Amino acid sequence: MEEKKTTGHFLRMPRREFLFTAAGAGAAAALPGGLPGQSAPASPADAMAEKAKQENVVRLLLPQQNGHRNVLDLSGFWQFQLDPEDAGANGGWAHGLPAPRTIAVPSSWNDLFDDAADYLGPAWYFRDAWIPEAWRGRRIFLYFGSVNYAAEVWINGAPMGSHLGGHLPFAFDVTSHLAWDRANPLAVRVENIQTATRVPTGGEERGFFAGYPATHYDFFPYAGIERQVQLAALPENHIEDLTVVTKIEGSAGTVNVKAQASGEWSGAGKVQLARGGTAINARLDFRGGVAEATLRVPGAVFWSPETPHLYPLEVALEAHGATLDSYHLDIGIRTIEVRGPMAEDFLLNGKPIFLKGFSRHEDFPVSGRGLNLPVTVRDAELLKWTGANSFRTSHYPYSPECMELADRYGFLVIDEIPAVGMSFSDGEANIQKRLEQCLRDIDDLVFRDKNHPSVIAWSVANEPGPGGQPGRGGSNAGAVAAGTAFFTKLVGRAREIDSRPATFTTVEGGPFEWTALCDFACLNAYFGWYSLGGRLDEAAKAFGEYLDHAHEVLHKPIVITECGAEAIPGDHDAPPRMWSEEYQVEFLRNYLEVVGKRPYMAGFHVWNFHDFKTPQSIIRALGKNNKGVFTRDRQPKMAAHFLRSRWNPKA
Ligand code: GCB
Repeated sequence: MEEKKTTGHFLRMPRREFLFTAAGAGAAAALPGGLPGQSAPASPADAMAEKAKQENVVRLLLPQQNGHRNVLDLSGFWQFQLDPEDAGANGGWAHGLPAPRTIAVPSSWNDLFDDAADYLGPAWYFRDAWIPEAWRGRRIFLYFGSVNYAAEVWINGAPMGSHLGGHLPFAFDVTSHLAWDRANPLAVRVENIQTATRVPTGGEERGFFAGYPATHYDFFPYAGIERQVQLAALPENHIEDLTVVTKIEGSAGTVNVKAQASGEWSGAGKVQLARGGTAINARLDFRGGVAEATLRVPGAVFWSPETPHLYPLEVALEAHGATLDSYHLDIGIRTIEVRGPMAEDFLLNGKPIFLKGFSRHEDFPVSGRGLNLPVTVRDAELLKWTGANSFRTSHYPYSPECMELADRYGFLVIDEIPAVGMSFSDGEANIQKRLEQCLRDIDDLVFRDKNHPSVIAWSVANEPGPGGQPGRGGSNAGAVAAGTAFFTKLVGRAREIDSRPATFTTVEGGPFEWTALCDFACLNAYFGWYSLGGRLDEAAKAFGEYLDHAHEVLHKPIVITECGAEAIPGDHDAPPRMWSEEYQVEFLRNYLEVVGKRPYMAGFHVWNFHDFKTPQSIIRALGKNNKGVFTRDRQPKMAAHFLRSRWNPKA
């Protein structure tokens, strides 16, 4: 096998991109329907999805209950009705559903009802909400943790607004739309139609690997209200945003707090950090809604996987000696840095770190992608059990509760927006729409997660590819250039709004021009599975060469963010053959050895933590991706025990 480095691409191996993207998103435009660059004709579902928009959305700090703020959780049984004819909006469903059944909120709808198993079209949720009398005079927001994908919301039959994109929160200011003396009907129309202009992209597949439902990504497109719905009552003058940045000065930590208050409020405030039995305080002087203070914490315990120490921090607005509003954060004092340029160190608190762990999914039978708190805790426990210190929120932001546990357990998190399966050969208009959504997503993700010490980096995409068909009239070079412009903007945005390193994951054969835009390289590698299957020795050699080549070209810290082989639980084989538990172990053993010999490596994430549901297709046995080292119901395969013996040998 000879290596070609002509354009900075790694061309030696088949481009795995074709599995999910070129044969999907790009090919939807590139195959019989037309030449790359032309859009495929819109289906009625596409046309419906095209009409969905984002309106009236406000960003809200995660609702919290304290002496000044109130939360009413609307989780529970809601009424629910599928609307395949899209008759609800004109049919008055905002006032009540004609033939409702009962659904649990939060959850995905697909695993609950047989007739909704693969259904992604419009569906309606409905319930009544009473507003407590004591909330009069407050500003009241209706908060959604995640609705996948498009949501339109009505209260008392009046439209509140709409939101695009799953896995991230949004809210509406509903104060002036509420009734106090009766129940308030609350209706939500949701659909998760897969189109080329959404993020993640999906839609009609014409490639060999087409799955059902048609996605351009390899996980089930669960739909519905997947995290809590809450009413939050805030004081008229309230804290709208907080940004905490910590530094280390010798044995002391500094904690810089920037606070933003509503309505350009001017007045006094306070920030207080609890340390043992004592408190460290600073005054906040709000001018035009903004205030800033820095606290110094002598002899600080720095946050790390070994010592995930959290300091309680309280920020308050005050007037005439009384507290108007307050907000609580548990913060960690730590620094994150990629030494560079042209360096290979990823530093936590000034010392090189090595990420050990997994890329994962939020996925469990029946609840689907719906928030499942017991599973969230169990997953954190199992991560610890393996000895992992890190994970990536592939391929979308995880629940705030998962992030809270990451802070407490000491996991180093690469936090990712839902930009999986993107390609760049379906025309400028589509690319621009995806960019708009990605920019909104990264803004929302940073707003939500910036104060988590566990978050060490932002990932703005998973395995983007040029797409299209080189040599079939498609301009692959044009697609690479379009991707370069796209990621220059998107990575740039992440850097502009936060100081953490920004990155995205690169598929084997993906353009290193794009990877070069990242602060550190995240490479996904499947030598021994999608290529060189059954030939583990050759695969290990190819993997090593791939890493060395990437290192030579990029000169950045490299994290393997995916690698793995499928293992059907209970399938055993000696000598190890593909799909057996033994093969999965040997695959990982080889990869660990290859990585262990390369000092420039900064991390190793196995794909995947657990098996997860996928669209039905000929490349996914049992309706799942079986590359988990745990089964879908979280029982260990041999590979989980193997990793534990490496990462947690004293256990
Ligand atoms: C990948 C994708 C991931 C797939 C995985 C696989 O590179 O990022 O979503 O599930 O490969 O198993 O093919």
